[in-house]
Amino acid sequence: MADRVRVRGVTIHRPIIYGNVAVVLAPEEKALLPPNLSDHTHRWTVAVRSAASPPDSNTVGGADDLSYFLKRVTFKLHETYPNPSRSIDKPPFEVTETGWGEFEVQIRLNFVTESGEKGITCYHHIKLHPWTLNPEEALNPNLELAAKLGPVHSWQYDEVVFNDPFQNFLNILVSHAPTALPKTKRKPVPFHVTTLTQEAIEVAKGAGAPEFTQEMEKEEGERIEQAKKQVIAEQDKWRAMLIEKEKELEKLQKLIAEQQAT
Ligand code: SLL
Repeated sequence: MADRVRVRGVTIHRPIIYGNVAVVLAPEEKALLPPNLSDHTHRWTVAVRSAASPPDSNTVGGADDLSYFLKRVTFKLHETYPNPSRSIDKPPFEVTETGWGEFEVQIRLNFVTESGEKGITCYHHIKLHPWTLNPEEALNPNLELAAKLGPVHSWQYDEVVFNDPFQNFLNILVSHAPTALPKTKRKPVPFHVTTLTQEAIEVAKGAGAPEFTQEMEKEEGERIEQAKKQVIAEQDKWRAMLIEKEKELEKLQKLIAEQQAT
């Protein structure tokens, strides 16, 4: 089958994001919870989405339907949840729950059969509390203030890379080009600010949802380049030091040999 031929040397990737958004439950929502869940304080959604966000929306990511390469996403929740392993076979690849605590979710991505690829696993820590809260405050969060600050977002950008794809899978990928990230930010950064003045609260409220941009990608590239340069400079420094010390050692060894000879 010509379809099952691998196209050697080809690398193709698809940008994704994974993460969560969380909101404090309003008193009227809390009142609707069954008695056994009365300790729940937040509603959150954990999701795997395309990196680009739909225009004019408060959704983070999700402009593209990823089911052309994603067959199933399995979210493994904390064992305090009933049926913690949640498999989602069609978009949106997400789970919405209520709860009281932050924890790590294992996210397993399974690809369509045509890909012939094994799945991959990533991890995300469900974030409920505003970024401004220090760990101590987060243990005893001020929910009233958190509610004022608005939704908490925690998202990770990543790229799923396919090497030497099968010809038919490559055709599928090529016929579904991902929506390009916007060049620059269209909205203010939503991360909560460190000083909780009334003004800061207004900023947080008006910020809307975060989104990934080409500018962020470029900045990340620059940070990596800078880090590489720094590593090379450090290596050079230590290499020079090593050479110097080796010379010194040689000198001392010679000295000892001379002493022993006399
Ligand atoms: C913590 N290590 O102690 C974490 C555990 C558990 C989260 C968080 C409710 C589940 C239920 C829930 O929020 N579990 O319905 O019982 O903070």
